[in-house]
Amino acid sequence: MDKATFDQMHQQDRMANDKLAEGIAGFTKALENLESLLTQRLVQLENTTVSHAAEEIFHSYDLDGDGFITREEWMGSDAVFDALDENHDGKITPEELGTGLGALLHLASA
Ligand SMILES: [Ca+2]
Ligand SMILES: [Ca+2]
Repeated sequence: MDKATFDQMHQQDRMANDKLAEGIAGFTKALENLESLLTQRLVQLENTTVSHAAEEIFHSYDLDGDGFITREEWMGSDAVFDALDENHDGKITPEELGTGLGALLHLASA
């Protein structure tokens, strides 16, 4: 391997690392947003359940009301979208959001 090739590979590595760091930062930020949104909902609606909160949040994201949150409608980062989109079909269903929020709430209360 010559030096030019080595430098190029090293450069690509660095870019991959930067992308990863960006993704992690975005994920953390989006989780914080989601958490504060969830907390607000829980405060607003006494005796609400996670599924009710998820439903509320779902409707605020599902702009065209087709029952799915697409990547275009999702205002968070790609990393969070991918994490919530369990079956990776490019759409988040109410069930997938509920599962994600349940896990989040579990983390938040741990
Ligand atoms: Ca939609
Ligand atoms: Ca999905």
